[in-house]
Amino acid sequence: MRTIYSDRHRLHVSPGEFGFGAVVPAFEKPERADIILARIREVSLGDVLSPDEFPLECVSAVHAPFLIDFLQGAHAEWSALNRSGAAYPITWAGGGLRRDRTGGSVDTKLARYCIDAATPITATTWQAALGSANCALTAAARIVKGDPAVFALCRPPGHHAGIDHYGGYCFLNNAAIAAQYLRDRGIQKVAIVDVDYHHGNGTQHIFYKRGDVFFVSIHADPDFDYPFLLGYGDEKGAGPGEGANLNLPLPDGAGWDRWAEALQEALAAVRRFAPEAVIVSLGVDTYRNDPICRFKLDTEHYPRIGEQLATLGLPTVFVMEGGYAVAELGVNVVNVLQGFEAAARTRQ
Ligand code: OKP
Ligand code: ZN
Repeated sequence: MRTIYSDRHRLHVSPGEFGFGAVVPAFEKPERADIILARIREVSLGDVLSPDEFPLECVSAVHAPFLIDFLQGAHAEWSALNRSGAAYPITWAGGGLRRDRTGGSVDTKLARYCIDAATPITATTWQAALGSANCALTAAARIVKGDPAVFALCRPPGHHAGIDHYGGYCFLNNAAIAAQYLRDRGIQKVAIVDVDYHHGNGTQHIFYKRGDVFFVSIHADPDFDYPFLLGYGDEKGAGPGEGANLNLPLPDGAGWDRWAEALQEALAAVRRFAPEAVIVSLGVDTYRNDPICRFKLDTEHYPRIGEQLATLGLPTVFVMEGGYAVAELGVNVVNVLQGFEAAARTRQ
């Protein structure tokens, strides 16, 4: 399996995040991509290619132009106020505050566009985010050209970024951008399977009213974990998208048996939808030693996830999302990819 990777991810380094009453070192850091890449090379998974450049229309196909403009210019606006460091919001757009205000000062826009206190914008964040999206687009383009499966080693991640908002360490929704690219290249139906520990609220938001992209997510019940206010089981899609959204929230401490059962349910729903291609939002923060998550999967379970995904028998783009147990991250991620490849080979 080919990997698409760019060093540009290094241009995003979070100075820290607010969590549980303190500022803590960022969990989402460049070492994450380094260790995944090192493991890919160690096991000779396949070629590692640099991403191509794509027109910004590939991004504006899923994100509001005002969000894209904001992400590009936010840090310059921030610095123009003689502020040092990275741009964080100090208020959020809940409590009946106006979501129709998309302009104003940098603080007004941060309040409107950003959903948390963990996703700082630095002077070079935009370049890293665009590089990450280009990795997903390049992987999708290879699928169109006939590759059976490609791994987009995206960093920063993407699944918490919605049409007009960002957060959860995510700026641009790489998986959604890849899915839309496939649609625009004649692939009629695409399924996104999100196996990250956290609900992919951004991806759900982007496709919620659409019937051409099916979204299914297995994640921590938002009753107890991020993103808290989306990802419940009663969110089934709307309008033409009715029935094309499936959330499978799991309880605190869920282990492999429970998780694997949800995966079977997710894959059965994908088969009913009958897509022509699959995007996997690949997070391995379900791992038992993950520092910010509460599921209990083990390293030996990750090949089985890949194996199960391969039973769909469809062209598949793996898009990297979360996973913060850095020491074990490379092995866990590559285990999924190797499990997929081994199962895909025996199916032929
Ligand atoms: C991104 B991805 C810890 C709070 C965690 C943000 C979680 C984002 C997860 N201080 N807040 O889905 O892995
Ligand atoms: Zn996650």
